[in-house]
Formats: sequence, structure tokens, C-alpha cells
Amino acid sequence: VVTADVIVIGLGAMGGAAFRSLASRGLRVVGIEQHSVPHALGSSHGETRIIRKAYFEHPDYVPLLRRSYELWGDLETAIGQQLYHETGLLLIGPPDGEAIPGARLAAERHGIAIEPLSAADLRRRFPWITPREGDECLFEPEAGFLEVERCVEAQVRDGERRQGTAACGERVVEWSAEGRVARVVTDRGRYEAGALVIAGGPWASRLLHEMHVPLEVVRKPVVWFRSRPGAVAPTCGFFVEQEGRAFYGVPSLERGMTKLAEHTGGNVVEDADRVDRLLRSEDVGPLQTFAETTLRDIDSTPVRSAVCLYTLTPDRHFVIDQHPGHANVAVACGFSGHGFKFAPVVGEALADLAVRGESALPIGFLQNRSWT
Ligand code: PYC
Repeated sequence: VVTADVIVIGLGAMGGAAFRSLASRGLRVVGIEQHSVPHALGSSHGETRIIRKAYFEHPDYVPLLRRSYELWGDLETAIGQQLYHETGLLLIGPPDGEAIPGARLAAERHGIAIEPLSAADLRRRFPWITPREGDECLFEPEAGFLEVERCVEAQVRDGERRQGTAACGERVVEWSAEGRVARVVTDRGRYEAGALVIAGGPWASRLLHEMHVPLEVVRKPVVWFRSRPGAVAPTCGFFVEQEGRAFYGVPSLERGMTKLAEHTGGNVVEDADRVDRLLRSEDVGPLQTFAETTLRDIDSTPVRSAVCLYTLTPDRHFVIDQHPGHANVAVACGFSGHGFKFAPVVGEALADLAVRGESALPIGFLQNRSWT
């Protein structure tokens, strides 16, 4: 039996962050990952993830975002490399949609800089995007994107540098907790510790069935397109609501390329181990239509693609909590397609919950969730 102070199940974005946070507290931490670090089978791959602060989903996320920005910066300093690119973010949508009023509310409540842009401003500053008649537009300058795989990898490598042990290619068979002992059995070994963190991503339901969180995993294709020769390619991230759907894009690290995806919709995945990874015409069609109407200088031939997974809660808010039956087990799940940017602060909260049973971080609105 391998012993540790804390075991972390899952070394994706959230578990990897908890692993690093625990290791940086001088604790003996073992992280167990069924795949590799990083890998392309879950929710944290595809080159980039948007990060922003005028959080339309709910203003209560903003203090967590502020801490997350700090912690991403701390990780960049620790590894001596850039992970965050501050390109700014355009938010476009109807005035009575979810995104525009929600971002205004969060920005007002928390004093976040956002610039309303007129159609003329938009044409001048961002000529590559054409909003619909009647849409409003906000620009958030202190937003951008993170290099997703490099972030996942950096968290775990920095945790290892601080004496954490990562066990990759091991699948958890069962876990249990009793008093101040937590045990994990994998297909390759046995582990015992004082506390346990469970961050299973799209595999969370398998690990947390006693919690009865009604999680739904959906398949999310992301596709890279090139701008036409001589055209100005998108220079910043964008999130566009139209007709009850939402599309987003992020400039690729490869010049002239943009990643596009739909945030809404997605086919339900019954088994996260059996996901159709091939790009289908139904995946590309809505993105091409969006590009034809809104990003007219993009060539609609897909260049490359990936399939990611969202793990949705019914209200799309996260779960970050103690396990209801075990005080020394901390859990995080249901990041609902908008969690990556929070990874380091989620890791910090999970480490607090596992070790102390509480956290000073303002996560109350993501705890004791009820599903009736
Ligand atoms: O969290 O900003 C976000 C996001 C945009 C599209 C998908 N997630």
C-alpha cells in the first residue's frame, strides 16, 4: 500500500490544480490519472480556453476569477513560461439575452472594465466580425485565453517538482473513506491517505454515484478554420449569442487560424470511454453557417478538429464541496463547459476542503447544492 497525506483522483484541470496546491503546502500527495497528463479524451484539450472576468453566468464567480487570475500568474512565474494571452474578449448578443445583461451586471457589481462598442466602433476596431442588426457589443480588455494543455501539464509538473507523485495510466476501481482514512484501489495498486480529492471530470458520475448529482455529459466538437488570404484574422476571443444559441471563437497560436465551436447544444454521451471522435458534417454545418454570417473572411473549409466533453449540471453551476458522507473527501464536478479558467482556484478550494474541511474562498454558492 502506498501511503500519503492526500490522494487526488484525476489529474485533469481541477485535480491537477488540487495536486499542485496540496504539494505546495508541503503535503505528501499522490495523484492518480487513468490517462496521461495532459490527454485529449476529456474536457481540457483543444489548444485554448477563454478566460474573462465580467462573468455573465453569475456575479458571484468574479471573486473566484480574480483569485484564479492571480494563481495562473503564479504558475507562469513558477514555470518561467507564458500560459495566458491577454487578447481581450468581444461579447455580442441581443440586449435581452443572457450574455450582455449578465456581463454588465457582473462588471457593475465588481468594478470590471468593459467597453460598450457601437457598430461603427466594431467595424473600425474589429473589422473581421459582423454582428446582427440590433445586437449589442461589449469588449472586455482584461480577458483572453489560456493554453489549455500546457496549463494542465504545468500544474502537475510543478506539483511533482514540489514532491507530489503522479501515477498515470492507473484506473480507479473503488475508493472508500472511514473516519480519517481514505483508501483507493486502482487496477495497478492500493493507496491510503488521510484525505481524498475526487475530480473526475466527465467520469465523475462513476466515482460519485452516492452523491446523486444529475450530471449529463455532452459531446462538443471544436473546429479550426483559416482566414482567407490577405484578410484580417480574428485578433481576440469572441462569444456571440444568436437566436438562443451561443458560438465562440479563439485565435489560434497558428497565425491566421481561429478555433470555432458552439457553446450550446451537443449530443449526450452515455459512456465517456466511448465517444465518437470523428468530425461529422452535423458538427461543422452550424459553425460554417455562423462563420458565413458573422465572420465573413473565414474560409469555411475545416482545417482540423477535436472533440471535447462538457459535464453539465442542471443549472450549469459547478459543484465544489465536501462529500456529504465523508468529511475528509472533497469533490468537484459539473463544470458545465465554463470551468477551465477557474482551475487553480478550484484546486485551492479542494485542497482546503480536503485538509481543513472548510475554505475561506467564497464557494458557498457552489456547495450544499440540491437537485429537486
Ligand atoms: O467559459 O468562456 C467560457 C466559454 C466560452 C465557450 C465555452 N466556454
